[in-house]
Amino acid sequence: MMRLWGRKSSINVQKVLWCLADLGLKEGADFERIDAGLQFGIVRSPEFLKLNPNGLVPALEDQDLVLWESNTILRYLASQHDKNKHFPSDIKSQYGSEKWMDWQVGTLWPALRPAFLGLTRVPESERDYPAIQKAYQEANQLFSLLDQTLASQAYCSGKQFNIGDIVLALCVHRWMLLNESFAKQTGSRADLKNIERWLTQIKAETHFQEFAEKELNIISK
Ligand SMILES: N[C@@H](CCC(=O)N[C@@H](CS)C(=O)NCC(=O)O)C(=O)O
Repeated sequence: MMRLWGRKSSINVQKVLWCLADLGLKEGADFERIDAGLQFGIVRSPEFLKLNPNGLVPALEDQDLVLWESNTILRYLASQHDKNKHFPSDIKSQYGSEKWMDWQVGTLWPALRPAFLGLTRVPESERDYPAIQKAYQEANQLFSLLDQTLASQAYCSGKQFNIGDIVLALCVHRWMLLNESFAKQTGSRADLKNIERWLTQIKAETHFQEFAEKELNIISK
């Protein structure tokens, strides 16, 4: 049985849980999950650091293979555990999705992260509001690139839902939640109709609703 380490409130753990569910893999039967990170601790323990020396979640153990980096875990699950061919595996779809996954981790999240951390993890008295708004507005610009792609195709890599859509949708969801909870501090959210249509479709057709956060986990006071 696979073992997944990580708390459900982590966006990167949510990616993995959602992917496992879409692949038809069940907690208790196909994998076990151990709460780790933030209030659960564990991530700085010598045992966990042997699995992931970064001290971050998620980490996945599958027999003697240990993986960290959520997007890599998704790639692994799609290539090794997709018995029913849920995700497309032709080269065009595969690399179309890879491109967006690298963009999510290398471009999009670094832009949005200061707004997210600034509003949910930094105490109010210490917040850098101009930096928060700048980050949010930069994310608006970046999401407009995804919106342009979604104007001419249903999903990030073409006609079929793919693992790239998982990592993008959770970021889009967080971007929307941030604006709902902190409209004044983020400034306006770009009105991106193709992204909205795509997210509505994803909510209806996948396990998104079970794993995406219902509200922001705000741990700063
Ligand atoms: N690039 C890594 C980032 C992992 C990461 O930053 N994880 C956060 C949660 S989203 C974490 O472990 N934070 C420390 C904690 O929860 O204690 C990935 O995609 O897996």
